[in-house]
Amino acid sequence: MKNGLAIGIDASTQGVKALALGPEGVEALATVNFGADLPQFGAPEGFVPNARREVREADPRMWEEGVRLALRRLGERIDLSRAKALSGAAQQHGLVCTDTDGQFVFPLAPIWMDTSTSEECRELDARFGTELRERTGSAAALRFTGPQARRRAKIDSEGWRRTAHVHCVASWLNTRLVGTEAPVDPASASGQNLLDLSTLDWAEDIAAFTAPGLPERLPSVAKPLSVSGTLSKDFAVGGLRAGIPVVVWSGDNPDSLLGMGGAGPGEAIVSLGTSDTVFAPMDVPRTDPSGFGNVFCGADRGYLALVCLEGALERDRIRREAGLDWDGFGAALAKDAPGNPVKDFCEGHFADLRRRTCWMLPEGAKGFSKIAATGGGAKSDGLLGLLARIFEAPVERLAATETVALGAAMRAWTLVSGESISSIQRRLRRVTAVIGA
Ligand code: XUL
Repeated sequence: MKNGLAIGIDASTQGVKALALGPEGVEALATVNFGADLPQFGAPEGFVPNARREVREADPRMWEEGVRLALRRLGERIDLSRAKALSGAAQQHGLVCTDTDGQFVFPLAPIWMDTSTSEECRELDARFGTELRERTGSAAALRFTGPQARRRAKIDSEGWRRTAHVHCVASWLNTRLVGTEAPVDPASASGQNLLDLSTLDWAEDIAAFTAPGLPERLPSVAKPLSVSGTLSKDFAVGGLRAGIPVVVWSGDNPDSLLGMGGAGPGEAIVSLGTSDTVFAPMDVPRTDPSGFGNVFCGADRGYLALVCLEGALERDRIRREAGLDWDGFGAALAKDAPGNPVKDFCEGHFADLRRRTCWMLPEGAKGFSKIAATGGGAKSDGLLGLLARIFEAPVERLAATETVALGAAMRAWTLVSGESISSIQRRLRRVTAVIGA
């Protein structure tokens, strides 16, 4: 497809990005920030402020409007009539409930930052114990769709009775884009405490216990990279043609792994962003015995192990308090003076991250053979040097940005050109530095 484009959408917590991928690589990008661009939804950070810290909810119409606006803006930068396919990745988890007419049952949807489900998680743990983690990839998780559905069914049983469809954010946006009930991909389904990783279908008994009638309300589980429908007139904006195929949506973390160029067995990707996330691909799911980490299905194939720590925010605070920019921060990391708070904190944090990711390693391996780093923190040589030392592995700095939207566009591109994901990754992956052993 010489002149075709594949469109990838990243519908994340704080905004939406739309990216156009052509035969030679990324051709255009447009962004929307919910706070700045859609203030009418009152969610400057992606959720409606709530005095109860555990409640983090957003209006799903804000996500739709964000997608439409990002596509319109992309259409101002590039001729979108060239687009031959589209896909997207959303913030993982979340709960959107609609009735038989497709109307929202609850005006606001809990997102992955919502932690109001501790009671529901305790109940799921009490009923299924370690079986829940072994079958679904994760111990009962506060932010997952299953526990969120259990809570809604409990606190508003009348609303739950009217609920006909239960979606996570990804399958909801996919539904809106194709204008009919869309399936969910295995990656998004595995962020719900409801999917059986061995069959790649819903675990009926777990779903039935989670909320009355939940199995009948869930979407079907599609194969990764399959077509979920065609673009509805409602989203044919910015020059996009209605009727182009929409490849089934996925989740932001699985698509980010794709967009970063993937990783081989025994290798890991570390994203040093708002939070520090370690991802590692897995051929066969092996779950975290401590119950802390998650195993998701991959956006194209296989599985993905994930551990996320909040330490990066703390790291930034320590950096700012010490009055350092990233260069000064790197120099402080290199200094061997005793009682250096910057170094002490970062060492302890990375050691914690290494300890918490041991379960991801292939049988017999003592550590990761290589690490690829991205995110704001990856700009610091000092931080990557420390990461290499604590993990005892060389660290590659990747050039890729917007890896979530790129991952989604890559999946759509497989349909446009017939090219495989691994071939696209080989063409687009760029390493700008290798640090450490
Ligand atoms: C992963 C998770 C977050 C969201 C962010 O399990 O909850 O990383 O996907 O968008």
